[in-house]
Amino acid sequence: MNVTMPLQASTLELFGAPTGNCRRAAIALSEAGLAYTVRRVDLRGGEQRREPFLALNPAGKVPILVQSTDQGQSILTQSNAIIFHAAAVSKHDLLPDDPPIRQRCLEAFFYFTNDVINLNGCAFMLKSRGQDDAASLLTERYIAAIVASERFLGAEGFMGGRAFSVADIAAFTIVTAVADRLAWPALPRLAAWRERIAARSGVQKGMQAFG
Ligand SMILES: N[C@@H](CCC(=O)N[C@@H](CS)C(=O)NCC(=O)O)C(=O)O
Repeated sequence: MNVTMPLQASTLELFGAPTGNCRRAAIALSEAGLAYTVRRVDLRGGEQRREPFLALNPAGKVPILVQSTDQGQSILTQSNAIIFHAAAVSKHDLLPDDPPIRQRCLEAFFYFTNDVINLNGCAFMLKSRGQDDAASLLTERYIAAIVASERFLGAEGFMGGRAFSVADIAAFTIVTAVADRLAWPALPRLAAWRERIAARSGVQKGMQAFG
C-alpha cells in the first residue's frame, strides 16, 4: 500500500539588519528560491541584547534564521551556516557536488570570508576603538586581497567558475561595501562581474531585504 505523507508546512524567518552578514544570508535564501519573512532588528537600540531576542541567539547577534515546522523550530545563528543551508535545500545549484567545481567554489568562498570579510570586520572594530594604524594595516590587506581576486574570474565570469554560487554571495556584499576604495579602471574583470551579479533579482532582493 502506498501511503502519501502530507508535505510538512514550514516557514522561514530571517532576523537581521542592513549589514553584510545579514545581506549575504538574505541573498542566499533569495537565490535559493526560498520564501522567507524578514524581521528587522534594531541594532542601534540594542534589541539584539534583550529578550525575547536572546532566547533565539544568546550571543545577541544577527542574522538568525528560524525554521518552524509542525515538529518544532530549528535556529541558525551564523551567516555562513545560513548560506550553506540555503545551498543544500536550493533547487538552483549554489554549491555544485561535482568535486572540481565544488573545490573552486569553496576556495573562492573561504578566500572572501577569511581573507577579506574577517579582516574588514576587525578593521572596523579597531577603528571604532581609535586604533587607526592597526585598522589601516588590515584595510590595506583586505583591499589587496579583493584586487587579487580578479584571478578567480576567467572568461566564465563567476567567482567559482561557470555559474553563480556561494562564492559570488561571499564576494558581492564586501566588494560593494568598499567599492569607492577600489581602482576600477585597473579591475575590468571584477567590474564586469560586479555588474553581472548586481543585475540578478535574487541578489537585489537580498540586498534590499533589510532596507
Ligand atoms: N559570525 C557571525 C557574526 C554575526 C555578527 O557579528 N553580527 C553583527 C551584525 S553583522 C551583530 O549582530 N552585531 C550586533 C552586536 O554585536 O551587538 C555571522 O557571520 O553571522
